[in-house]
Amino acid sequence: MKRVLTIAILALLVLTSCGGGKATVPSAKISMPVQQAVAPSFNADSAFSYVKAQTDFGPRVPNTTAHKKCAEWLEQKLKSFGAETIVQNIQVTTFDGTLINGYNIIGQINPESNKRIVLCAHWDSRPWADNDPNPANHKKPVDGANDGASGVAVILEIARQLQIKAPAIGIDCIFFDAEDWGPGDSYTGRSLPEHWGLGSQYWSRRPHKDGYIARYAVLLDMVGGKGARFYREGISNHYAKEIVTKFWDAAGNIGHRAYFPQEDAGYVTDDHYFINSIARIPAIDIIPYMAECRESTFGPTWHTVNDTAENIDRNTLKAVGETVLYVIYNEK
Ligand code: AHN
Ligand code: ZN
Repeated sequence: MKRVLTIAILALLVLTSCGGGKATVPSAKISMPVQQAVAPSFNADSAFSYVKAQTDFGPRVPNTTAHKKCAEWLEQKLKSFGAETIVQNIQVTTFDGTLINGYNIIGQINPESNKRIVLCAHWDSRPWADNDPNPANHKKPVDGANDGASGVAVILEIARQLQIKAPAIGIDCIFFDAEDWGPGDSYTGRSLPEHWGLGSQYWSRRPHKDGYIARYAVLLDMVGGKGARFYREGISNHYAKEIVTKFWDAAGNIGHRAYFPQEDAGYVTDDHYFINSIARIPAIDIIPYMAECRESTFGPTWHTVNDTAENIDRNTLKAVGETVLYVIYNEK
């Protein structure tokens, strides 16, 4: 998209006269139109509206009406941005023996390109707010504005921008289901990584296309919290250090170093673990680490009834969205 910008130029004309020995420095404000190529910019209000649209369905807990309705909306949204969609209808069993009817929702941008990267997030809501300070809330479902909807919203806004200005590569937007039905603190059995990320485990074993190959995958998890800080996560560093470096350097280049410190944090079991270990695609996780937060290192609303749209910070969505968009447009 091109835009004509009228910018005020402060012109400094240094005039020196021969032999006079005296320089005069007049200044003038000249208003003139300049043709400037403007890269599509990530719109944080638009991204926020996609968070709100998801939470307005109610908690997207698998096997509920809100979940089914939101799945349809997500596919429709990807289609509206020109992506070719595939929905994997999956049946998976959770650690507590519940059979989930789930949906991995995939939107392919430039499906014909063999140079591809994956942008992914989980879209389901956790059935229990079991980290809530009030135990009376532990059996209530979470809205998942940050934990779920934020990553999806950033990817949707990126997809919208990619329709305005096409990237040089292909992008696969993947919304994984059934990430968050993992055991809480009250679970007395042995907790395993495989209890989480059921949708990403399914996709990693059976990608949407036979012989699917991508350069790398970027997982966005809880990218809308106030005061969020994204450190270089351990599993990402282990499997895909150069991709971590690519994104953290990009963040610094565009002024988001405060959100993306060049420092390592701990290991998080998340969808990217399965993409790395099963699909063998290098995958990183952009996920907060808030050492100083009392309630959780993922932020104060994690797995609480306060994980609502009103606690989403557009500036965090923007820092992450701009960083990812910048990397995408620099891929050849
Ligand atoms: C664990 O707490 C084991 N993994 C965090 C993955 C997660 C939960 N992401 C969002 N909700
Ligand atoms: Zn969660």
